[in-house]
Amino acid sequence: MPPIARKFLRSLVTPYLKKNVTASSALELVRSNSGGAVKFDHFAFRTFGVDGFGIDSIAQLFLDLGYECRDELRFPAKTLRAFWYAPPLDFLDIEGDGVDGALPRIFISELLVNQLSSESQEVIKTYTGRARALSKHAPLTSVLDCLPWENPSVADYERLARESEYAAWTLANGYALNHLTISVHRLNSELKDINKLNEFLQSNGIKLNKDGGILKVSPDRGLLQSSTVADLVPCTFSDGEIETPASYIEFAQRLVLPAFQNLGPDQLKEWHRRDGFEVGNADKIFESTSSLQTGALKQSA
Ligand code: OOG
Ligand code: NI
Repeated sequence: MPPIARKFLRSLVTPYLKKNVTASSALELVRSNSGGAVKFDHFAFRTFGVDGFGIDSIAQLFLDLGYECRDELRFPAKTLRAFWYAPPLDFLDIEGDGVDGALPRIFISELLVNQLSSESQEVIKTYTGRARALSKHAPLTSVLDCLPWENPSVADYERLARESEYAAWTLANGYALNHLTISVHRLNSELKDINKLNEFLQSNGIKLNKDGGILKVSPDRGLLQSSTVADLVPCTFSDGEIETPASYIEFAQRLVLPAFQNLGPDQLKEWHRRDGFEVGNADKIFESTSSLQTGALKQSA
């Protein structure tokens, strides 16, 4: 794996941890109680599916690094779709902490902009249209922690938030890392049980996303997820600064697939476990940045 892979991941994590106090304290809490390395399950991004700014704009670098495109997930009620990308198999079980260890899966969603109201489409297409050439440089904007388009106006942000909080988040945060996810089953302490981890985090004052219940469970019961609520962070608009939801941190426990239940703990590899994502879980995890969870002032209609 060329050095740019881990350097890139690290450069995503640095501004993310600096900006998001809850995510960084949750990571620190887990790290100091993990009994060793903390591995990352996946990293996630949000995009506008328009003008070359969609999923591919951030996926291409991962594909060029040897990641493989896997399943599509659809969220019609949220006007979203997503793809996830798997790292080369050899890099799924590497020892080491954080971005030095196993490579994370990548989850990238996009807003189906052409299905929104003409008012929201106009807002989004104004910003992306003026910045069209910059869509080729999505990963650069992520690591530089800046938007590829002009700072939006508060009015445009609020206009989008009325129809889609995802749209407003993406306008204000661009390609910033939306969340990283701690691989819970690979912790080396009692926190490898996600219910214990959730209790531990809450008893340390970390607020978790309660949408659909704290623990999200896939229908096959193999994928268990929870997440924090995004911090409200000062955000620079063209006409002032207001606090808006930034990023959050997620926790995922992947259970051993039925076919591999007979393997001993030393034989178990990551690929013996429930892989991929789950629409029903993801639908609730998206709410980690919603005004209902974060307490951000709901925009007046
Ligand atoms: C992504 C929400 C879905 C998962 O692991 O299913 C997700 C987002 O909030 O952009 O992270
Ligand atoms: Ni996630």
